[in-house]
Amino acid sequence: MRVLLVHPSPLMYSELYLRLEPLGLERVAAAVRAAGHEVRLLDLQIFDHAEYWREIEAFAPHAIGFSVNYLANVPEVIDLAKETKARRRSTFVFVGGHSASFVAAEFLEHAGGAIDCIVRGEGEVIAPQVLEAIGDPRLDTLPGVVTLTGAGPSPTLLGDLDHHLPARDLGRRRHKYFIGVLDPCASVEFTRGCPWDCSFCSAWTFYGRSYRKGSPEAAGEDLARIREPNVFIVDDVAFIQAEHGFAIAREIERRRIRKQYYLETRCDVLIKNQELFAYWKKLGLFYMFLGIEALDEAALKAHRKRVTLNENLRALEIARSIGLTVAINIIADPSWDEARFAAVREWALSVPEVVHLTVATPYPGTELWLTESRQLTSRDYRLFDVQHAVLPTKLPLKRFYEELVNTQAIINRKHLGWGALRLYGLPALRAASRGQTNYLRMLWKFSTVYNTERQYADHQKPVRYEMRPPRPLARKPSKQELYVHMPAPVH
Ligand code: B12
Ligand code: SF4
Repeated sequence: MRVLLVHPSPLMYSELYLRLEPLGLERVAAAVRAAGHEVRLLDLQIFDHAEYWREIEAFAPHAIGFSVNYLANVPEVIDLAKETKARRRSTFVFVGGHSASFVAAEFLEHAGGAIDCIVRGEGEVIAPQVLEAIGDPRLDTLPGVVTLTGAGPSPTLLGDLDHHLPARDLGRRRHKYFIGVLDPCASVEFTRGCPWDCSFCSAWTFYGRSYRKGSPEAAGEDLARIREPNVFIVDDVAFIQAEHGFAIAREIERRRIRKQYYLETRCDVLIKNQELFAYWKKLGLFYMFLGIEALDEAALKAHRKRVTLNENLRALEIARSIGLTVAINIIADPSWDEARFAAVREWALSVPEVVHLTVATPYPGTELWLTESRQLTSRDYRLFDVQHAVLPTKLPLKRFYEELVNTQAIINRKHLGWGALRLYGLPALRAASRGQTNYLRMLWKFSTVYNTERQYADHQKPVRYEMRPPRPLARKPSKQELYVHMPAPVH
């Protein structure tokens, strides 16, 4: 069977800071190919919709699978599915991914029959079974599969992460993938899931709070297949277990792999495993993202981050002493006023790190979705990208965006424009001499992507697909209410 797998267009964040390969889709592609199908992959973060239609004409796929990790991509995928069915009735259309898993029923309803099924949870095991079951009325009895007529049992976790290493050979124009000065950049996965339970996050609810590791040998094998000099480690929290991180490091040394790495981790993990991070610095770890989230204890507690402000500050010192470039994230609450933005600006300018601001957003799949007492001001999927305010702002909305964009612009001067060239001019020029200009081009792009008028105007767009409203609970939600993958029963 001919199968086309499609990743939708970039969100605001990826218009500027980075663009990364669709690793989940590449793993699904590997599994589908191993089952004997002919597979093509199209990434609309790089190609436009015209290319999608060209690909459909040229390849004439029997099945098209969309990846919807991001809620903001839901309307785009519904429209593409509708038009695809209108042009080619017999094509089977299915959708998987992180966000699709949390909003499966409403997604199918909006599509009005243009999407044959949603595949909840991990795709490697189930995608080939779905393709086998096309035309079989028992499709909706498969684990994780939801159709307009029924839903199968909860999805099954992939037993071994070493299976189905990403089919990177299917991607085209890979030189377009980058993060900051790591240009070009590939992605890799060492572990899956997160054992913590932050209230604003759905990484843990998706995997039923499980945490799995791939073997160091498979990590080495996958890295050895990567041509790019830079690698983004996509793990939710990298190097939770020091022994695993050291074992991968040894494998990398044994294979004499030399790359530069970017990863994301928690401050307490960095404090606990600082020797490991220092070791990885020698291996090429260059850039690290720490989710600090808040500058006061009350907000940290509300996010259930399970770290203190002091630990966060200590982690920053450790990262500096190791010599790592660090980006941190702070969650801006819609209740912030001018004084609060000013305080954050002042703090952000006083530290050498790159500081990002995202807007607090209750996502389906998070505990916050079921416990947030404030009413949503919009249920337009497109605004759920942590760059827009979907909860009532204390300041008038436009004023809120002025403060947000102004704060981002001021703190960004450190690492965009001329400020960046002072720091990374040499590697940037080296990359440019090899034809890699993604990083250089982003440096002066900030105001075309992030601007008050654009963000405010996004709220005025007609809404064709509205998210189902949450049904708030006055108690802590149960596992059944939160999880996509249910943890295996303990006997
Ligand atoms: C790496 C990552 C990124 C990367 C790259 C993502 C990419 N190009 O796909 C970058 C850094 C770009 C990124 C950015 C953002 N991210 Co992000 N990201 C992640 C992260 C940590 C891991 C994703 C990943 O690669 N996992 C590994 C692969 C193997 O798994 P996977 O992609 O989930 O795929 C599996 C299944 O989902 C499924 N599947 C996937 N596609 C398909 C398709 C079919 C047909 C089938 C059958 C199955 C299937 O099978 C796959 C294999 O098992 C997730 C958290 C998480 N644990 O999922 C957050 C996450 C997806 N991101 C999130 C957010 C909020 C963002 C940003 C909006 C944040 C921001 N700062 O502005 C931006 C927007 C980016 C954009 N699209 O433009 C949220 C999503 C929220 C939501 N509900 O929409 C998440 C869940 C994090 C969180 N803590 O809440 N992100
Ligand atoms: S924010 Fe990070 S630590 Fe918290 S649950 Fe999500 S992935 Fe885990």
